[in-house]
Amino acid sequence: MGGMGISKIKTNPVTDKLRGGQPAVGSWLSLCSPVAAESMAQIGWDWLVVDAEHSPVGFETMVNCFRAIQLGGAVPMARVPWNDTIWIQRTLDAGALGLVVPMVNTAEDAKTVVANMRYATKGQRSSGGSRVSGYIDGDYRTWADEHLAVIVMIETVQAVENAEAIMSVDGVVGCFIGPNDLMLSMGLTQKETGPGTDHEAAMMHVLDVCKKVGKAAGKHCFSAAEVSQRIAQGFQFLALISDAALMLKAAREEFGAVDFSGAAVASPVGAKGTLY
Ligand code: 3PY
Ligand code: MG
Repeated sequence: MGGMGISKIKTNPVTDKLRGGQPAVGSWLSLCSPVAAESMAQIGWDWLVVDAEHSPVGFETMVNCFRAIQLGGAVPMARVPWNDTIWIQRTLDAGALGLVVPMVNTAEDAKTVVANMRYATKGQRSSGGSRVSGYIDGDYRTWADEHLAVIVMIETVQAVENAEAIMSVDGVVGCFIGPNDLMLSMGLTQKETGPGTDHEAAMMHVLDVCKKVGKAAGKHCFSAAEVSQRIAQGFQFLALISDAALMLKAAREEFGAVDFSGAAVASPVGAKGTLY
């Protein structure tokens, strides 16, 4: 027998950190690329979320992303497109060890999320076919009910108003604020967000509620400086940008830094690379 392989999974490091009051920082995978997932997973993120809400990823690609993430040492997670029994079932069976579920607006919605992620008699997840069960130390079904990271998205005015009831639902591990959908739901533009705005106040209200009920607050962040600031405020489940946006940022910076002044004939594309 060879010595390669993945050691058995005892608990879920993300769920453990969130329940233990610690930050867990990850990123978003929108490129639908297992190779990108494999590279990303090796840099030390706590978790990586394959985004099935706003990317065209299919289940077979998602499975390969989960494999790559697990191999790299991060916790494989996904964002499903909706709080839907079938999507949740298939994504968990594909190997996600935690889910981010969008548009959870009421305590009833949150109870449905938990029920979708748990087996009977605690929930309505159907048994069979999970490809990760062989990696789990012990019985997968018992493990899943206890350790899956259950993250509900708070991203509407209604959800902010119901935050305490949502976050008090047993089985919810944490929340994740979608700042963009929240902005739209509040009828605001990007310029009307940031320090001192109603948008920021709504997010801080969610944070206060999470602290009160002892659950983890989270947020999508768009810079390392913001992740650091949010950790200091007490947020725990923090996403830093995405694979697609990080690639574009690096590409823009590097291509934008090319000095074309030494060229004999000026480039028709232009030095800033705005065309491609
Ligand atoms: C939002 O900002 O609405 C999001 O869903 C971010 O992930
Ligand atoms: Mg959103």
